[in-house]
Amino acid sequence: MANRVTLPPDLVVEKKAVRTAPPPMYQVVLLNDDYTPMEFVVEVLQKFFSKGQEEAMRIMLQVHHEGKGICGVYPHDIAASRIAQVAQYARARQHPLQCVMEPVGE
Ligand code: TYC
Repeated sequence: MANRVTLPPDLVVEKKAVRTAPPPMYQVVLLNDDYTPMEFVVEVLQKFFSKGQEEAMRIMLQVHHEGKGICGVYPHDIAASRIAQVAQYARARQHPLQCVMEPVGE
């Protein structure tokens, strides 16, 4: 057969262990402001960060009382795209809501 070779029975093939380092991670941090309605913040946490109603409410209240709170932890490009999506969604509805990214472990 044209696409077959016969290998010696004692042939040893060594596979080099390839380890890729995990990507650096970034937390998306939601910031408080005096104008964005609480219900809108809860909606954003559910829509863009896949939080359930209770978790979204908990994070929103934490941000409201403490000034900031973590929405999620992602590789750089995913964090950046969530931040851009939130900014666009909020600005289109005239809300000043902001989130930023911070490297994890600093
Ligand atoms: N502080 C806002 C208010 O009293 C609510 C709010 C919560 C705004 C969280 C932004 O990230 C935020 N309406």
